[in-house]
Amino acid sequence: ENLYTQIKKAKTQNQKLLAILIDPDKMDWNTVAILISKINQSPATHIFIGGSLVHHNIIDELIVRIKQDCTLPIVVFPGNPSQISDKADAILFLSLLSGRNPDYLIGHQVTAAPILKQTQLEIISTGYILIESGNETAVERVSKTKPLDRHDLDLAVNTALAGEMLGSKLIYLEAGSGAELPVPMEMIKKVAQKIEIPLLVGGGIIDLHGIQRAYNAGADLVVIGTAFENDLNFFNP
Ligand code: 1GP
Repeated sequence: ENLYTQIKKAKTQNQKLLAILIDPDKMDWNTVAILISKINQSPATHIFIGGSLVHHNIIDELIVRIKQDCTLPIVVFPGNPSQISDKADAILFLSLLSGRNPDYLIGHQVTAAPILKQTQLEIISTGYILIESGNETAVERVSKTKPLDRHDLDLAVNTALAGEMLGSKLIYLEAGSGAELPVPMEMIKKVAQKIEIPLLVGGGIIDLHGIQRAYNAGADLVVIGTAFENDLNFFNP
């Protein structure tokens, strides 16, 4: 059974999923053993690995290291095609639907396709939607695209619907790593009501209450990066 089938099954059974995002650039290699043991003690169901600027060889090494002591599925969440690692289980094949930069809509995907064809990675097509979140985040800076207006619920819904109709298997509502404000609950709710496919939500969620609120609004999987990076006891205070 592949990862996507498991994610869809969890959605059907209303089991909420949680991914811890590790950005290899921000990680401290001296404490990697502690990091892994904290992940094992946490309620995480998935590990996402990636970042805006990371290099491929660090990712390979990190995945191999994590797999020594952790059985959670590892999903590459790439900032660009150089982050593809066949050591992972799957990759979110992202298209940045909120933006109008062709490189992030289809260009990098064309570069990545022949590389991915040579791996065993499970490829999960993901409609990636960046939402305005107070501050300018790395996604906005690196992709040179504008996020969607956080008050324009219709635009978010229509963008997600278009992604679903284009064949995305997941929709990811992203406030951006370290966002000042998370994706608005009302937006999560509206989007979740309109799409059939699983909904991922991340960016700027800083406490357990925030995770719960996103689930209650309709997120199927929540992504936590910065809050866990800053405090490895985030899940067991
Ligand atoms: C970023 O959605 C993820 O792509 C996680 O964001 O680092 O703010 O938790 P945070």
